[in-house]
Amino acid sequence: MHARGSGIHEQVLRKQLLMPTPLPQLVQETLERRFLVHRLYEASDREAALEQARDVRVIVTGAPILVEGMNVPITAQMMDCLPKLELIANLGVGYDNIEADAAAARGIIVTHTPDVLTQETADTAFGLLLNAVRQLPRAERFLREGRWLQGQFELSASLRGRTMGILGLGRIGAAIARRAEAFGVQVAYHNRKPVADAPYRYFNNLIDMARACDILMIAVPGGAQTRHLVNASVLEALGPQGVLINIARGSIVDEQALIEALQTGKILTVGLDVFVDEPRVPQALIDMEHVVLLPHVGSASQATRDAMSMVVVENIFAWDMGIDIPCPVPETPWRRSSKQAN
Ligand code: 8YV
Repeated sequence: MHARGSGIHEQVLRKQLLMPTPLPQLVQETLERRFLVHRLYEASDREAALEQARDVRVIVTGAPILVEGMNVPITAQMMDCLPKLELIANLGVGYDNIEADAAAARGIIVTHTPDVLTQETADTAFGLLLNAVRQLPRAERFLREGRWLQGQFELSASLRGRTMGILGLGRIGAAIARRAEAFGVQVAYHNRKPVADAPYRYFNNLIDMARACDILMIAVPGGAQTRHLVNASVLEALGPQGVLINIARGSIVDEQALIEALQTGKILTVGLDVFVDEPRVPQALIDMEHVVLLPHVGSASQATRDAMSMVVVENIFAWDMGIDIPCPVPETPWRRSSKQAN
């Protein structure tokens, strides 16, 4: 494995850090100035590379990673290979790529990058919604293919008079709700518990909410607890004018049930930024002209990715300096490492 500056003195003097997947240049360059960086993705033999990285105290990773074959889950087993591990810093607000409960049990702090991507991701969600309802990508293809010369593009569905049910009124869900209000779209939501002071109708049951709405907006975290929450029954309840938008994680939707619901007209259309097996997208979805599909670009503007990169670095530097870590995840709410020995 390639550990830059990996001479014996470097190994003794510099704290070591493991990078299982490629991350933005800004993260790489900033961390390299301070740490000895082990790049797991450059290793041909991962087992041997992990053995060589036994002294790492930090893992820096991203969720989910956008290049095929580069999705490396941070498991309890990996943590057990790294006895000095104190911190797992994630690029991204979602951290379903990390076994956070296992980290908590081992006293390892997990951090993420909330807030800085909220507005960007909410913008993407709304872009997907408008594109799916008004069929704008198809209209654009129609123009580019010269078909306008033969006649008008067909009339689309409308956002007017619709009600949006938000699954997960967290930071991003609330930012989407505010956009919906500005667009004159009614908002309801489903969480495990009502959100204090939220001015929207609360449903404690997802199917009931789907029945009462014709847009279902998914903004809940991924992971075992939310896997396949949106199943055939929820889609059926959403109904034939129903529009599903997912900017969260592919795992939340039963993708096969979704394909079937689209093929049989049980719902109208979808806008998806995330998929079960990224970057592989089911051919059945690609073959459908009226669905809108994006390659997980929710937060992917230069400015937002730079801001996320800086939060990753701040989390790691705070740990290194022994000052309060800004963004630990709820499972590991500690601001300082109890293991730190420097
Ligand atoms: C990124 C994301 O695609 O923040 C998240 O949870 O899914 C996205 O912002 C991802 O984190 C890149 O690693």
